[in-house]
This record gives sequence, structure tokens and C-alpha cells, in this order.
Amino acid sequence: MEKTLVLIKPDAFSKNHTGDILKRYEDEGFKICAAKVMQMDKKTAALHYAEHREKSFYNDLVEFMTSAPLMAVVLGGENVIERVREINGATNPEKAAEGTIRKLYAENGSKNAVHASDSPESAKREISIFFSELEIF
Ligand code: 3AN
Repeated sequence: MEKTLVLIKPDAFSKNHTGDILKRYEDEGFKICAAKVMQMDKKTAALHYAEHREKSFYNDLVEFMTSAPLMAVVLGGENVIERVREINGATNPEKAAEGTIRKLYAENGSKNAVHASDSPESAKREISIFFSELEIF
């Protein structure tokens, strides 16, 4: 079964949107294979966002992602990587399609409610940052 990493980011998590967001994925038929509430440390955030290290928004992004608890989730299902990114919507909520999670819950292009892996390679790498094999069902 294909798997992807989703982070319900500190903005959505602190506003109690987690249940609604998970329901959305479950309603699409995806399985929750692993989940944990945690607060990312700087080292984990740096690993997770390594590809963005040179970007202008990198420091603010790490600051935000480590500022408060979030929920890390592994979702499984057919074509889950591509489908979850469609359900999440565009990075900038102003450009996100109606009914997408970011259209509903994102504050802006940074505090944008959810993260989801963008390729099989990213999914494998990102899942291993947050979960051990034994924690994934
Ligand atoms: P996505 O999460 O839609 O795949 P990426 O991978 O381009 O977007 O960016 C990773 C994260 O970096 C985004 N989820 C968002 O929090 C932040 N980000 C991306 N672009 C910007 C931007 N222009 N300004 C501020 N934060 C940004």
C-alpha cells in the first residue's frame, strides 16, 4: 500500500481542526497507519525541510513548525501521495481550490494547516524522520 506523511501543522492543530482534517482523509478511503502528537525540535525541522534551507522563508518556517505541538500522520491507500496533495490544495490558500483543506483552514502561505509528501522518495524519507517501522501499521 502506498504511504505518505502528513503533518497537521501547529496552526490547524491548535485551532482543533485535527479531527475534521483526519475525517476528510478517512472519508476518501485512506487509512491512518500511524499518528502522534509531538512538538518538533529544530533538528527534526531542519531534517524535514532540508530542501528549503536556502529559501528566504526557511527560518520563519522552522520557527513556526517548532513553536507548538502538531500531529504527524502516516496515511495509506491507492495513489495517496498525489490524492492527499489535491485534497490539501495549493500552498497559498488564496490560490487553493474551493473545498480543499488549505482553503478551509490555512491562514496564509506559511501557516497553511497541513504538509504532505510530494513524491514516493519524499514520503519514504519523511516517514522515517517521524516514525520507526514498528509504529506503522
Ligand atoms: P507544499 O507544502 O505545498 O509542498 P513547499 O514544499 O513549496 O509547499 O513549501 C514547504 C512549506 O514552506 C510550505 N508548506 C509553507 O509552510 C512554506 N512556504 C512555502 N512557500 C512559502 C512562501 N512563499 N512564504 C512562506 N512560507 C512558504
